[in-house]
Amino acid sequence: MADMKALSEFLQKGKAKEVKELTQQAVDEGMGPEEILDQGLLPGMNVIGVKFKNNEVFVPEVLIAARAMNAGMEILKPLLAAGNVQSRGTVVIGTVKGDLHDIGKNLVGMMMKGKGLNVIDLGTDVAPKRFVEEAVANNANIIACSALLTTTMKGMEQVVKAVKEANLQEKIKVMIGGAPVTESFKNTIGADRYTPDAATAAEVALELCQSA
Ligand code: B1M
Repeated sequence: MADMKALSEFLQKGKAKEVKELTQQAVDEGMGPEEILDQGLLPGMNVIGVKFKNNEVFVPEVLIAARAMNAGMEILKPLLAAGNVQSRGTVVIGTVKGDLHDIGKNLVGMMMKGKGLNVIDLGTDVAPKRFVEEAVANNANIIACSALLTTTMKGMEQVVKAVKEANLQEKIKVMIGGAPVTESFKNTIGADRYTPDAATAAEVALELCQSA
């Protein structure tokens, strides 16, 4: 019987090959994809999230763990799509217009995936209008904006405005973050949530989706 504790530990150590094999073994033995996700992959990514927040692991370890998570997800994805598994929520994420920094944004996206959320990554240099269009097209609960430059973080205000102009502020929450962004900036522009790091962003995103 595939050991879910071992699966979680392989993921934390970034052992993609072992994660893939053990996930496949669990599927072959008849375990449901949601069970494998809830008992093996998500707990593993959760541990990494907490350790990252506490500076016990750093960016490379998170990226390697996320790669292992993706290796397991490759096997589960078609099964999850085929079954009637409810998505925990959808997030449209991107780096704002004029900004090409994507390492932090990618980490946030990975952590959100690690919480079982459906993450649509628009990449970098994303215009406010595109954030809203993609959120509507994908029936998203959240628009998540990242910025690393003091000059581009102002673009987040345009995203908040675009959501309000489309009268979607009740349906779509705007989360912001990135090195120059602060809670006080969030209050100034009227965004819904600011979070300082990827693990907290993922926790808050799940919380917002569950309370929607
Ligand atoms: Co740039 N760069 N860069 N750069 N770069 C900074 C940001 C800078 C602080 C360096 C410096 O001067 N000390 C500075 C900004 C100064 C400022 O605005 N005050 C700067 C500059 C000036 C520039 C250029 C203008 C340089 C130039 O061309 N003259 C240029 C701009 C290009 C553009 O975007 N248009 C530029 C270019 C680049 C590279 C392309 C070379 C490269 C980016 C590569 C890439 O991303 N693919 C780069 C890099 C690597 C950096 C530094 C060195 C590292 C950034 C990084 O990835 N950090 C950075 C200096 C530094 O931070 N030490 C710097 C690691 C990452 C994990 O952290 O992104 O903060 P971070 O994400 C964190 C949190 O902020 C949070 O979670 C993550 C981890 O938990 N977070 C969120 C991020 N997004 C979030 C969203 C959320 C919640 C949390 O909710 C939605």
